[in-house]
Amino acid sequence: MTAITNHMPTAELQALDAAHHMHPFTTGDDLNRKGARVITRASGVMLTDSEGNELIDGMAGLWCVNIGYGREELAEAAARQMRELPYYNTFFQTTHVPVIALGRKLAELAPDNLNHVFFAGSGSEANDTNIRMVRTYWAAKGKPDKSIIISRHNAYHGSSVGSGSLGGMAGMHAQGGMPIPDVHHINQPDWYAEGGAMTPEEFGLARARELETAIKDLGEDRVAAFIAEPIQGAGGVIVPPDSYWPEIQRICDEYEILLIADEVICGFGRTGNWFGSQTLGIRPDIMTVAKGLSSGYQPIGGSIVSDEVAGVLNAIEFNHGYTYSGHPVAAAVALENLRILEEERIIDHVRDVAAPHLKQGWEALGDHPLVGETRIVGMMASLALTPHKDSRAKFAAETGTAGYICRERCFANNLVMRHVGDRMVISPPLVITPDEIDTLLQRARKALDETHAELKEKGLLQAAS
Ligand code: PXG
Repeated sequence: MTAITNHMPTAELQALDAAHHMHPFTTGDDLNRKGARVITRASGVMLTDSEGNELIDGMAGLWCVNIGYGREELAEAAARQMRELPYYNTFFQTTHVPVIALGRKLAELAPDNLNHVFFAGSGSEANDTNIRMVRTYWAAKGKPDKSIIISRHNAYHGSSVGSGSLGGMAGMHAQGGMPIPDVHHINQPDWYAEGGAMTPEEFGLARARELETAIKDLGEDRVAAFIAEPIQGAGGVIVPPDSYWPEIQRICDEYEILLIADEVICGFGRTGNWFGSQTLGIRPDIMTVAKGLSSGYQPIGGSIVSDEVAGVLNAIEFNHGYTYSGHPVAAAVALENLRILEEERIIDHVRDVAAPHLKQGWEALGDHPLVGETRIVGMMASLALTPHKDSRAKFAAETGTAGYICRERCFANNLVMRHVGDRMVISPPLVITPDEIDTLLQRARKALDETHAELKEKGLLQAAS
C-alpha cells in the first residue's frame, strides 16, 4: 500500500476519506460527493489546507486550542512522557507523577472548595462520570431516589448516551434511544430568540424560575443536580441575562440541589477568567472540564469536585473509571499547557487586550443589515442573522439556511466561523493578536456582505410570518 501523506493530491485524500472515514454529525453521502476539506498543518491561529489556503481559525479547532497551534513545548512534554512512562492506569491502588501533578494544579486553579479531580478522556466521558457521581453521592447519603438531573433544551454536554441525554439537542435525542430516564429539561435563557416582549432581566428571572418550578413538580427529594454551561457554546453562544445565574444559584442552594457547571468550553481562559463560573458568579459543586485543559493537544477531560462531594464518595467504592482516566501523556501535556497559560499570562492578555479589541469590532458588526444582535463574553462571541433587524424575525427559509451560506462565505474568505442554525459563532485561540483580530473581522464583514447578496439573489431575505 502506498503511504498516505500531506503531499498527496487533495482529490485522492478525499476519495480515501470518503471510502473509509465516517464523520461526526455529518450526512456522509453529501460530504463524500463534494469531498472534505483536508487540513494539513497549523501554526498560531492559522490553518493550512491541502490546497495551500491559509485560514484564520476563528473556532480554535473545536473551541479548544486556547494557546494556539504549534507549541513545541507540548510536543516535547508528550515525547518526554512517552519515553518515560507512556501508559499506566490509575486503577488497583496505583498512580503516577503526571496525574498527581495535574490534580494538584487543577485544585489550585479551581475556585474555593473544588479540590478533587476524577479524570476522563473527554467532556462526554466526564459528564457521564457526573451522572453516576451525583446519583451515587445522594444514594450514599441515604437518598437513593434523588436521581433526577435537570438540564436545559439546547444545552450541549457531549455525545455519549449519558452526556447526550443531559444535552438538550432534539436531533440527538431522536436517534439511538435517548434520553436515559431521570433527566429533565427546562428552557434555555435565550432572550433574543425566545424572550418575546419581556426585558432581558425579566426573561432571565422567568427562565431561572423554571428550575424552581421543576424541582417543586418533580419533588425536592427526587432531584439530584442541575447541569448547565455558564454560557452555552454549541447552542449558539447564548449569553444569559444578568438576572439568570444569581437566581439559579439561589434555587440550587435553597433546595439542596448539586450544581454542575459544564466548563468544557468556558474553562481555561475563554471568558477572561480561569473558569466561566468565576465570570458569571457561580459556585458549582462539580465542574466538567476538557478541551482547553490541554488546548486540544491531547484528549483529556475530568470532573473537578468539591470537598463535600469527594468526602462522601471517598467513603465508598465508586465503581467507575476509564482505561485512560488520568492518562500520563495527556496529563503531562495538560500540565505544560497550564504552565504556558499561567506563565505567559494569557488570561491577562484575553482580559486586557484581546477581548476588549474583539468586543469593539464584533459589536460594530451589529450595524450590518443581516445582524440582529451581537453577543460576546471574553473570547466567545455570536451574532444572530435576521432578515429584519427591528423585529428579531427569523427567516422564512428553513433554519440554518442563511447560517450555512454565511459559513461557506467565511471559508471562501479564509476564515473559519461556525454556524448554529442562523447564529454565527466564534471562539478563536486566546493568543490571537489585535492585528489578527482585525483581519478576522474584515473577513467576517466581507462574508456577511456576500451572504446578504446571495440571500437577496435567491429570494431568501423573507421573514417568517
Ligand atoms: N460539554 C460541553 C459544554 C461541550 O461543548 C462537551 C461537553 C463534550 O466534550 P467532548 O470532548 O466529549 O466532545 C462539549 C463538546 C460544536 C461542537 O459543533 C461542540 C462540542 C463538541 C463537538 C462539536 O460546537 N463541544
